[in-house]
Amino acid sequence: MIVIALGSNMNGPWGTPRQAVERAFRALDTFPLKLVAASPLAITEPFGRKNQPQFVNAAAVIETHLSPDALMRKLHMIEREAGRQRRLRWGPRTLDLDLIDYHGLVRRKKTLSIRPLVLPHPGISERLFVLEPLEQVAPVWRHPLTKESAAFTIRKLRRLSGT
Ligand code: PH2
Ligand code: MG
Ligand code: MG
Repeated sequence: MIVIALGSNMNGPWGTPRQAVERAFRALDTFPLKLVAASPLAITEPFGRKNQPQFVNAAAVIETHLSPDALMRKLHMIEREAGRQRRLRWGPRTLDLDLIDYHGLVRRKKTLSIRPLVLPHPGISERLFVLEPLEQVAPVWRHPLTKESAAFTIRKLRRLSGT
């Protein structure tokens, strides 16, 4: 299964965050990508850098024959079309498309690459804004390394944070 996390918290050429995420779903259903399932949109509090607008987050399951690197390049092209500029790490963005899981592939950081594609995405297990849409779109999904389902990790995070 190939899983993409979507996020936006800034207006841009594709409109509001909600409109940008809806349009990103259509871009993820344009050859050579095929949209298999799309989660509902969720409004989430900013994680990491707190003083920025709330996010609209979602998750998608797609199919494609593209390799992980070619798929990442395609996702970056879609981000650029949606007006994405890379300024602050964790700062506001018009569209963020993160490759969460590519058929369970495990790829570690290569020391010399500048923006290495690490798989599965290293932040998944700490981020409710990824896990909650993921649980809705793919309840059978399991983390390739920990083998935990999204629902299980969500319960663990909620216990930790006391909510
Ligand atoms: N993305 C970030 C940093 N913080 N917070 C929320 N709620 N949703 C995001 O998509 C998000 C974030 C960096 O990509
Ligand atoms: Mg991200
Ligand atoms: Mg990203």
